[in-house]
Amino acid sequence: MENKELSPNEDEIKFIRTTSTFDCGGRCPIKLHVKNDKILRVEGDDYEIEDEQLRACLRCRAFRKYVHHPERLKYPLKRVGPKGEGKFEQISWDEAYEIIANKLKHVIEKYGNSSVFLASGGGFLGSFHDGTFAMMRLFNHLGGFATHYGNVSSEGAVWACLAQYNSVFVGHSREDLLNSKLIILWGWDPARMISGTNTMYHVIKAKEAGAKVICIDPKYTDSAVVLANQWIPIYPGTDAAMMVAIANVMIKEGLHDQAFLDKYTVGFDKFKDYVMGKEDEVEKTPEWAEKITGVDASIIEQLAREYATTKPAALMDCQGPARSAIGEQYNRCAMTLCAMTGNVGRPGGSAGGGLMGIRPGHMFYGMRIPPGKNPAEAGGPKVSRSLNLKLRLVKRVHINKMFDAIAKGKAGGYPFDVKFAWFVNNNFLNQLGNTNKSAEALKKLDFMVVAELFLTPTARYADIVLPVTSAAEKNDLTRPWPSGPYFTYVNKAIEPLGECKSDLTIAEELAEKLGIDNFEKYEEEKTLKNFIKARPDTGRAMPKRKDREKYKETAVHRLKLSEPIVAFKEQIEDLENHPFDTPSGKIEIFSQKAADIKNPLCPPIPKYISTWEDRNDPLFEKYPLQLLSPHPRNRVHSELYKVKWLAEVEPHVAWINPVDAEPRGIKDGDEIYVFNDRGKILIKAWLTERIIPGVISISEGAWYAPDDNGIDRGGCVNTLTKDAYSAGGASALKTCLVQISKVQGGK
Ligand SMILES: Nc1nc2c(c(=O)[nH]1)N[C@H]1C(S)=C(S)[C@@H](COP(=O)(O)OP(=O)(O)OC[C@H]3O[C@@H](n4cnc5c(=O)[nH]c(N)nc54)[C@H](O)[C@@H]3O)O[C@H]1N2
Ligand SMILES: Nc1nc2c(c(=O)[nH]1)N[C@H]1C(S)=C(S)[C@@H](COP(=O)(O)OP(=O)(O)OC[C@H]3O[C@@H](n4cnc5c(=O)[nH]c(N)nc54)[C@H](O)[C@@H]3O)O[C@H]1N2
Ligand SMILES: [Mo]
Repeated sequence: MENKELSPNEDEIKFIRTTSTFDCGGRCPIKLHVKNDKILRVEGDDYEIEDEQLRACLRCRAFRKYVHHPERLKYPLKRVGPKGEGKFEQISWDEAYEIIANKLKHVIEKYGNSSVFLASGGGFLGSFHDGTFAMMRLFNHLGGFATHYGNVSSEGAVWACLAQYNSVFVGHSREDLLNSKLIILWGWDPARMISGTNTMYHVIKAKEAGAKVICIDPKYTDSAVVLANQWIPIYPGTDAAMMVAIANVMIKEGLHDQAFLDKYTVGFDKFKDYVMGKEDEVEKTPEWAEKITGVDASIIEQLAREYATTKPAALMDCQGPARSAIGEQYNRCAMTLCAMTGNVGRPGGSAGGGLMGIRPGHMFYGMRIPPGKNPAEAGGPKVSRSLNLKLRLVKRVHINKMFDAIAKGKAGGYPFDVKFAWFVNNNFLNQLGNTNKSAEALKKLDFMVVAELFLTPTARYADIVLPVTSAAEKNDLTRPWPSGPYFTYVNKAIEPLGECKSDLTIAEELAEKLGIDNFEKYEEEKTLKNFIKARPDTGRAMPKRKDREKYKETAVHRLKLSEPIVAFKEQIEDLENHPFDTPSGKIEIFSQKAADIKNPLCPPIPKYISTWEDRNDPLFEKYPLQLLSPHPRNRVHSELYKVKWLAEVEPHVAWINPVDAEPRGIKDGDEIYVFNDRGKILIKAWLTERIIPGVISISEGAWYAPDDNGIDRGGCVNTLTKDAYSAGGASALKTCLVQISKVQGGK
């Protein structure tokens, strides 16, 4: 029916099933209606088993508006104006390759391979050979490259999970939520950030089946609106204090599962000493926590009792609150509460840790053509599971310090001087902390290539911009975000726009230009075979040869589970034969590996620690508001920013409680400045009681647009955030103090 409306000649419409590849928490099958190389319509999953459908949300529904956006880059560009101004001229691919190849050869010859920097981010996430991986392979052929360390999303949670479990697979498959009687969304908003396509669906089903849902968040989130029986607002960065106080109540009232702790954990006694005040003379009572968190002691007590006595219960911490100074402790405390209540490894329970990933099929489970070893990092320490961040930084720079490293190089204590940088799959000028400072760094950078679909704020600083294809313009094997369990496939729906090429093609063609004659050409079957060999457990779950055609045609291969996946179930059921992968073989509430670092900011037991730019910082006098920067509902970070349909969904505004707005004379809809010593942005105020007083919230991802006075009129939140990281590696993007004022002459 609808097809007829769109086209008088139905025969001309092709239907192509594919999946999204956005870094948005989901990975959704979509069906594209295509005619004359144009996507006319996007449909969601129509899988015959309705309960297992993986339904796309607003972002995928707007896919065609993104693919066919009039501002898509279509030709290689060379900068002709000052960096950042955005003046470029069209050049041929041949000229672009020529310029890049000459520059690369020159830089490597003169300064060595570590002067070539690769910055890679979340664009086209899911592939295991394209994008970043293709570029890594290319640079390895040339002798190696410098790069960044640390997952900007979740390094805090990763550190915490490694300390506690020495594993990052801490999630349950989502249907297990239906076994929970109590679900605590602690700094987690799946209605907005998805966390796996089918996640919110299952939380709603669990609620309908009778589970109680509690949300703990400075904001009354979208998930809270839909689900919450109770909303507990809390000051940002103080969750660890509340969790420790919950432990205090459980211990005092004998509500914790001592048998579980005895059998499966080490170090609970040390944690108990800290909680009860034996270690530092301060008992971590609910009253103690009330002063730090702003949460009433009675509410903390009540939650402690409810969580300890409702079985099974799923405490779901996430990554957002951990993306902060000392963020690791939030996840460690959560995992410890999961153990204290005996919920680890149990259906309907949770292991905590914030990563929510399951095997198989998870994107953390490296599915890629091995890019090979990076010769420029040879001789570095073995760091894969070390909790000692210093080791990891021997050859690399922390992701949230990359622009500082570009600006200062070895003189600033970094391991390299950058002379040539290649940005792939990211808009990091916009997405990492302290954008004004980063922009200054890019102005000084010798040479920069950006491969992009749009002329992003980062791309405006490039010397050469290369136009890349969208997911609609190529074929690829892909993998889901943490929920699974399924594998996805991207089917080419239209020819590349203009002269766009994939990053892989760019790498292959540039290799040729550089005279690399043994650059392995990508072959899908070979990749699949290699992967199955290298990862037999996940490999076995991949589509068999006989199912391959169906997998590609439907763009998804769903795994049938006989029962929900529950992290650490094996360990809990049979510890002797399946010890935890930690040095002690148990859950490490006390981690000797963490103790060995001897860094008080990475304590061996979970603790609440006050930090810079929290409410105790003297800076709080000058900048008395804590700034949250959640992920936008209507975008994927800064991607999709240009899509009007999506912009209409949610205007870019600062959430402000009337208690903070009124004394400053700010009314709903007023233009305001939000500022601190790092920068100043212009944005509209949205007065709402959906946020706790003392805290404001601005979604990340709006495009940086500084005016001549240095005021960012785009309202990019990272103009305000700090380029800093926590001792365990978390990017401290959520730890930020600001002040606000009404724009004079405004409404
Ligand atoms: N203040 C604050 N800042 C944050 C966060 C926060 O919570 N608060 N969160 C952080 C997190 S978790 C993340 S993951 C980062 C994300 O940071 P980025 O990875 O920089 O995020 P995106 O804005 O998605 O940028 C991806 C870019 O890749 C491009 N792209 C898409 N597909 C392709 C492709 O196939 N090839 C190439 N070459 N490019 C492609 C897109 O056009 C887009 O510009 O942001 C971080 N920034
Ligand atoms: N729509 C959409 N979805 C996305 C993305 C996107 O850009 N857009 N990005 C994806 C990516 S790359 C990632 S890494 C994930 C990130 O997913 P998350 O890290 O979970 O997302 P955030 O929005 O950073 O934060 C989640 C919640 O934490 C709350 N919060 C912040 N600080 C605190 C605190 O100190 N204490 C408590 N209790 N709560 C706090 C925020 O108010 C917010 O509701 O999302 C993914 N999903
Ligand atoms: Mo992320």
